[in-house]
Amino acid sequence: MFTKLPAYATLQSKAAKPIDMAKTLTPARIEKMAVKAVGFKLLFGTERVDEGILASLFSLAREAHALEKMAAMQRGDVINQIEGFESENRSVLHTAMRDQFDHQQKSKPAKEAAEMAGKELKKLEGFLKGIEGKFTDLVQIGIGGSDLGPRALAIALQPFHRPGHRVHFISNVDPDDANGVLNGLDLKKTLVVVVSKSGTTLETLTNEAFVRSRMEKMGIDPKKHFIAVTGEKSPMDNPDRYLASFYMWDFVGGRYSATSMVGGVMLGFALGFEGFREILRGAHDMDHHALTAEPEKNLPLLSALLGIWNRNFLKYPTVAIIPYSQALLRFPAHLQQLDMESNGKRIDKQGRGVDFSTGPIIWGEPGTNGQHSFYQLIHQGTDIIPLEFIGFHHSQYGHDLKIEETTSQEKLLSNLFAQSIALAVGQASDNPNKFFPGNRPNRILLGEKLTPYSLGALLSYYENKVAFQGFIWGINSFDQEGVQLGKKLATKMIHLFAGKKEDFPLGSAYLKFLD
Ligand code: G6Q
Repeated sequence: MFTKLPAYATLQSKAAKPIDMAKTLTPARIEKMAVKAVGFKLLFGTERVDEGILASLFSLAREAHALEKMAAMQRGDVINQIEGFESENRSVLHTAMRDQFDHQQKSKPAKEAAEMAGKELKKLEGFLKGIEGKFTDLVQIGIGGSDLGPRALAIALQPFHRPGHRVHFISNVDPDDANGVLNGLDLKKTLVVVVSKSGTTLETLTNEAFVRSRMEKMGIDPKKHFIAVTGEKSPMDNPDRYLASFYMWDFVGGRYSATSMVGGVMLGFALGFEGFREILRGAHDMDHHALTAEPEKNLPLLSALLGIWNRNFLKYPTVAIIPYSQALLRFPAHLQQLDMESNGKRIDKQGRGVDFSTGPIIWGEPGTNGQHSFYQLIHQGTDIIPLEFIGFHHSQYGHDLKIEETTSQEKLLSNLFAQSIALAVGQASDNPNKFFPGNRPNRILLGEKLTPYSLGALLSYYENKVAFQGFIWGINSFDQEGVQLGKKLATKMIHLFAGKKEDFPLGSAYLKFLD
């Protein structure tokens, strides 16, 4: 178990006297504590670590066989199980979805998975050619993993969308969500991609029926507009009902599926096929880096270890992810699912209750907006919130204005760097109201520019960070009983509602639920 690893005890004793950053932060430290790979630089001089702590964290990774477990995942070993109990029991091969570039040396399962993904990609390329010029809008219907990642990526790449190829999303079963999106669309020129791996999700099937009925009422044949993305043999695997059907598989988890056809159809429509391939190429390069770089140089592993230091040794319960990039508006929401659904677990892979904290609470908003709201608590509140900043040297559109010697992009980055240092060193004052204690850990992931390639790499950086943390904690990051429960509960309650219309919205259905 994690707490029995030899490095755990060493780290625990080091955590009793953590370093004081006001005394240790120097330009030399910032330069030294930086690692570069796949177009990104991770700056972590503002974390509460020193050389000794870092060495122990790398020992922890080695003792927990973090890199060997990453290799087992990427080669398709069956890793998704709780030993000795009924559980999922399969490979975890989302990395194969983007492994279109060099899979000669891969294992048989990884190669087969990459080939299956390659076939769907070819099909998508042909499909996109065939519909060129016929549709102006695409609506993706899906929820959770079939919505959050794809939506975050689409929003992040808005400047790269092809003119005349708008994308929209419906996820909530709230009828206002569907109506809000549909109103104002020319449905005759709209494609609808229904995405559900299981083909059974209530919200998605309800919204599909909702949009189909809207089209039928307008005399439009939904079969000429609807596309399915689903698991082979799921209840939605019924090509007769759809203009086209694309597949995903059991070995790609929902929250890891943005680079499968779950995101592919919509992103291919918006960006063009090559744009989607660029996302895959970026993700693949970061997967390869996570698999092959030694711990000291491995960006996702290093970030995972710094997170473990903050969570398990300094005992901080949450992490704020703050992109200084408006394009990454919905990226924290995707990471919230990715991290909290993967690592929000209280048993290990052997089914034993853990005696340590696992995944932190993840939240976030873009900077600089956050500075004008919750940064008060971050600077002076009673809880310490570690931060993960994301920033880029260049803006996406490239149009900028110099006012008083700096561009807006430079002002954005100045804010990021100033916050990072201020949080670390604090501010001395005799006035308690103006005193900032500092020692608020944070790190910066800095890229050149947010493009399809760098976004793919960023997505994979976080996927692999989360996986590494799960490997080190010895938990299963790839199942989601807590989410499955919600699906069962909703079905039960809906049946009670169906029989008790007169009591809407609460009344006896709510009370009977406990029977
Ligand atoms: C992801 C989750 C969950 C899932 C949705 C949608 O890892 O399990 O968010 O993606 O519940 O499921 P379907 O794609 O099966 O509709």
